Amino acid sequence: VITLYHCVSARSFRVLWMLEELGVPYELKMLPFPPRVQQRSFFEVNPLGTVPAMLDGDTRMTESAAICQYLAQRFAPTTMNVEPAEADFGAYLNYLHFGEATLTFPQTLVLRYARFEPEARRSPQVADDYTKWFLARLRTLEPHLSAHDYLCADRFTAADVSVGYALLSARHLGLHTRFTAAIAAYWQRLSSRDGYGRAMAAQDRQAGAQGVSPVPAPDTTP
Ligand SMILES: N[C@@H](CCC(=O)N[C@@H](CS)C(=O)NCC(=O)O)C(=O)O
Repeated sequence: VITLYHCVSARSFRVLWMLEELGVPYELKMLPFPPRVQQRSFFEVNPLGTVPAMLDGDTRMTESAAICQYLAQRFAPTTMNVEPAEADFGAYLNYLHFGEATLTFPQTLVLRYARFEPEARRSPQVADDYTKWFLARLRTLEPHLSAHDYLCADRFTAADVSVGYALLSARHLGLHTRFTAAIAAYWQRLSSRDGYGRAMAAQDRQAGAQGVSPVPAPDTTP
């Protein structure tokens, strides 16, 4: 059975959401955030100290977008995977990685320099610059999402989970009020899915059962 190490609403939520959408059995191990400080034994599972960490037999993975890709392919055939023979295969991989490499990355800088660093090390300039950078990058999706419900292949895929998490994370940063119209509608579409609701409920339930704070990682204050 697949084991997922997870902090509430951290990037590992991508993997949890995938598992719920796919209906695959899994064991969820909740960690306090940041595990690097709060649960140092986690370094034995992931020397980076970051979540997600996913174990599947002898396979161990720590990159959320790669794990989404892995699960979609591992449990294929599923509508969440896009096959190489499909016209949107390249678009699928591009959006899947865009979600993390292009969208979540600038948010990390905002979180760090507006919230996580001690007062004296915070930097409004970094936070403002990377907020603008994130919003400008996000806006590039507006034309496509004005004409399509999903990012590629005209269906909900792992690429939507990857980009969808960046939108969830933007909400925690209070940036959702600056979503353009088609992106706001897309976020509504994604967050009203049963699979999304089940993933949210699972992390809440397991945080309670495992004695971990239910405060989402992005809202954690040092
Ligand atoms: N590129 C990695 C980034 C993983 C990552 O940085 N996760 C954050 C949570 S959102 C983390 O664990 N941060 C805690 C730390 O850096 O100590 C991925 O997409 O999975």
